[in-house]
Amino acid sequence: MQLKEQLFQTTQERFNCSPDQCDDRQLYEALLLLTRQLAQDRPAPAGGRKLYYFSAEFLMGKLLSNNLLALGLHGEVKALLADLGRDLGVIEAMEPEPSLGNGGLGRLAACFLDSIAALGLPGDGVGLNYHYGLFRQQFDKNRQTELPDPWLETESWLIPTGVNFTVPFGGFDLKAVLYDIAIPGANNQYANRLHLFDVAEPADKPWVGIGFDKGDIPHRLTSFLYPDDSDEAGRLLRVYQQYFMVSAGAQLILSELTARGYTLDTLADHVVVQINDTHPSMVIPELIRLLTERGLSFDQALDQVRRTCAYTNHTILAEALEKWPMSFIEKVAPQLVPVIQELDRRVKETCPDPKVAIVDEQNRVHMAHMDIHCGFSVNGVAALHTEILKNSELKPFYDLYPERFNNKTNGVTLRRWLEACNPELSALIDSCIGPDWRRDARKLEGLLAFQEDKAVLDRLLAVKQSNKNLLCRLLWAEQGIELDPYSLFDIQVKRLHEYKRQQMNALYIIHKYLEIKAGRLPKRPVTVLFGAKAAPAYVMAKHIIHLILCLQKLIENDPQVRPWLRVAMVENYNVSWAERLIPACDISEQISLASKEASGTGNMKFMANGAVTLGTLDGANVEIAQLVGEENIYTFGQHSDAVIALYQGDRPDGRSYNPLDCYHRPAVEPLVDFLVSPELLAVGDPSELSALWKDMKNKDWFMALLDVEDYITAKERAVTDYGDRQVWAKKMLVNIAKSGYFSSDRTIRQYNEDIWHLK
Ligand code: 26V
Repeated sequence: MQLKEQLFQTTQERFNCSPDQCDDRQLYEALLLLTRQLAQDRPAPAGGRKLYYFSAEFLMGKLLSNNLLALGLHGEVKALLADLGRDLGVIEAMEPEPSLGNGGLGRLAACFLDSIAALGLPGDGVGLNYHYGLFRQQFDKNRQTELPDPWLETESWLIPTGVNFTVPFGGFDLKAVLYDIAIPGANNQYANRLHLFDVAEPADKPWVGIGFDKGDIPHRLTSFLYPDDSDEAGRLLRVYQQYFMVSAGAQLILSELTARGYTLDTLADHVVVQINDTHPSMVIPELIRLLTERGLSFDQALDQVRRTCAYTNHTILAEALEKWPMSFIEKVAPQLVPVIQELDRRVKETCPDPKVAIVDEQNRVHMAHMDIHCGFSVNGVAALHTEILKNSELKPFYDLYPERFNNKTNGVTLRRWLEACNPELSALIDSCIGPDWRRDARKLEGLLAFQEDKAVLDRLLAVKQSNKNLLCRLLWAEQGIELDPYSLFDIQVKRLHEYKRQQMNALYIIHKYLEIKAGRLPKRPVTVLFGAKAAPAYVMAKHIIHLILCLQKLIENDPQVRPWLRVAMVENYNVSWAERLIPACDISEQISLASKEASGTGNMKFMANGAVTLGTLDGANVEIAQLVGEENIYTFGQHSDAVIALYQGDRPDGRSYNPLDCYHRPAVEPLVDFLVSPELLAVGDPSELSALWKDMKNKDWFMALLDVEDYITAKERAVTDYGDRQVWAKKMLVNIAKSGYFSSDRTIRQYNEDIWHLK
């Protein structure tokens, strides 16, 4: 049947009317049903081994446009709607965005699912169906507040499967109900699945804020992603979530294995499990438990699991490396305790070094250690990150198992992050080098031939201007933020964390503000945009949001500064805002303290959309710098080896870095002290601002004061260079041309060749 007839049939059956009589909501729902069915009907890719990608987060973004593109129907639907006098963009706005992720780790999982399907590889995601996601961010009195973020409607992308498993918790069993989201592969006929497990009786409203009864596991287990862990009930709930996900997932794996006609002792030949950070690590003892329960010996089970499981590390921050007290496992899944103890005993037998123990002296289980001992692959997510893992963070493990360590530099799906979010740029690229880059991203290098082509460079600048105009219209319409589209757009969007150093960007803003106040006007107007959510219990991160919102307010009300410098923090930054902000960016802020950002993936998206990076030599920035060359990126700051050395020392905090030494530099002190100036205190909360001020002077754990002068110098250089439009456009072009390396198709090919061996 033709698409048009299918749409008519769907609206007729559903709403008893024709498409032209539908309102936007109804049309959205009809398109959802139609697209969902087409994706669901596709077969899974055939293959030898099958991948299960376990992740606590999948930050999918809206799916209608994405799925229409993958199904090859985007153009047709757009035209069909246009015939009816309707706009696909307006219909898409009806779709709620699932907030099933927090940041880069979850968005990476979503990009990976897209590429796995596009490459026709057999691989499914396994996660949880959180009903209220992370949280919806609202600004109130220059502070972040958190609200539940419900995304499930009567009709959603979820497909009920009728499949369920029993998860045995200490003292009670819970049914895990399986829902699927179909992931159609672009340019092929296949679809994989994202498997999301849910409790059978999820709690409905009401709630108070995002507070709720964390002890009510049977109803609340899937309410929120990363429930507040500032008390024991919250931390326990996270362990309940993790075990629920991996136990149901492991049972699914074994039932699919036997359904394919294989015996359990051939698990490793037919299955590979990728453990995305440590949240799913309990899949290791759970698989061993299930295999031994079903007749394998412990040795046989361990051998299979060790050849099935592979672990990706996404951070070296100590506080993010999970260690659960054995007492928690005892309460949540007591049947895992003897398995983990046996794994630990075997490790201690052969490697007595306490640094590599699974269970430490305080009886805590080190999840990453278990992953490394009991898996066949450990990978970092950018070249520098993997080197740091091998040479410092995980050195004792690298000494034990050098062959297990490998690097897989992250990537992003250019189908969403260029084709879909930036159609004007995509059309310009097509007109220069043809459409082949859409299948093979390295073909973007063909753009290098146009570096001296004034007409192309002018069109590139015009596309950027058009995207900036569009962003301004949206920010005005949806958040009441009014910006100058002809100013330079400098953008930092990512989770709020001290190591990412949004506070250092704030010090730049203060520097500019003071300059303008002193009558030294900048070369051109600059707009600094932020988007970030802070973890609800992360006090310092919330202080930094407060600082940025106060600066926004202060400058907003200052007619002397406003024409030259604007600050705006986008409320509730999410994938949809990213899709608007990234195409409109001139300078991409990637300013983490060197060694701390494992990779970054926003940096890659910005580059592909013609932004020029201002960054430290951290994570994948290092590889970006190598690819584009120094004239097409602005790097600054201390290098990772120097930073790592500063974390070793004999000062009371164990470091050799003293922030006061930097603070007392003449160019730095006035910037930091501005936090407690009368001007800022007039708009902000004195206790929050002074807490941040004290922390910056006395602790500055992520060394913003170390790099701030160098940062300001580098940024001023970029702002100056931006003035020569042709020279700048050439930098943009080189960045786009070199971004093909960061396609997640390349990353997934490498995972498949080195780790998964799916086909
Ligand atoms: C850890 C924890 C610890 C407890 C509280 C909640 C929570 C949530 C997430 C995590 C894992 C953080 C790891 C992470 O997100 N890493 C990011 O992974 C990206 C994809 O590889 C990478 O680009 C970023 O540089 C890295 O920060």
